[in-house]
Amino acid sequence: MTGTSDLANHFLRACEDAAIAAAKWRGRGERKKADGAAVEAMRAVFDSVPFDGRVAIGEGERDDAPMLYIGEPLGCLQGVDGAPKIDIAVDPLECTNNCATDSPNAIAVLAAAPRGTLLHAPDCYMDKIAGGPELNGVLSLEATTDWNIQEACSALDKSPSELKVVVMDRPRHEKLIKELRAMDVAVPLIGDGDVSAALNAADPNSDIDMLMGIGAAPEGVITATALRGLGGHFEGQLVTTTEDHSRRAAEMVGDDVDRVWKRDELCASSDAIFVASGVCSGYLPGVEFLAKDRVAVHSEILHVSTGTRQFVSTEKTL
Ligand code: VTB
Repeated sequence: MTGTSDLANHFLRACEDAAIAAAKWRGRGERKKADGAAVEAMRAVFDSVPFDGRVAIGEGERDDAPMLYIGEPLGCLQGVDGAPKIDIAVDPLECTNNCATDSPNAIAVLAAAPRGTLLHAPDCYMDKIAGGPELNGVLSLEATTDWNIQEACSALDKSPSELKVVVMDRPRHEKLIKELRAMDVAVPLIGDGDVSAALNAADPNSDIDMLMGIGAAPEGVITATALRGLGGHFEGQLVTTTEDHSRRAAEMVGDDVDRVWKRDELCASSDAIFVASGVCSGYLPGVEFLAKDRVAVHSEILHVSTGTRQFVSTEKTL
């Protein structure tokens, strides 16, 4: 039977094409146009993918999003007996702001897993805590900042002053940043891009130990998939700041609105993959426009079942 990983090359092309389309808009101050170009390019690839696919997390509700809307059927084997039934969580351009300003870490990204195994996260915020394999099972969103830092320090055999915790630079994080700095923890602030930041936190080769703070919920599911593959720690709890958020959250997760979701509840299958292609250089190198209409794009495929990471560079004609 075809597993999710067998379709990796198709998912790779979806991310590559989205990254190239978005990269044409780098630095032009047009985040919506960059996003639209990425969505269109990614959507086009899915028509020819041999699977019975469905969008679990996408660009929004069917009425608001013409492409990659939640529940949209994807692939050329819809309803075919024996076709792999796979759900997709996509963010064709994660970090739209950074693409608009040509700043680091804009990526085209997706997670894919067997039908029904990715949480249908509502389009609201999510409080997140992430770290590498040594911190898996050690951290807790239900505990205080102090407790988490102390636990992280003993697991990593570091003092708080040797710890680096990335936080998004937002007024909502004022208290968190104060608490961390009061403990003498280094807090690099990022403008956007908590998916890349969580990947850095889980990567033993980076000097980042953890990610904390509130970002978007749908991207939390994509991040959880990647961190499951890396053996890292990830937890998320929905945060609703508007009536609309609360309504959507209640519709999509019912009584679980206040639940702290563990990594393997957000991505409940090991037959999952995470794919990302760099738009602007950062966690992955960005798209390079070469001479004579050639283009190079750099990606990662992470197979959750084995923890295998493939770093793939593709050069092609536009
Ligand atoms: C973005 C984006 C992040 O969360 O900031 C967003 O850059 C939500 O936060 O990478 P704001 O509404 O405060 O901008 C992410 O998309 C992903 O979680």
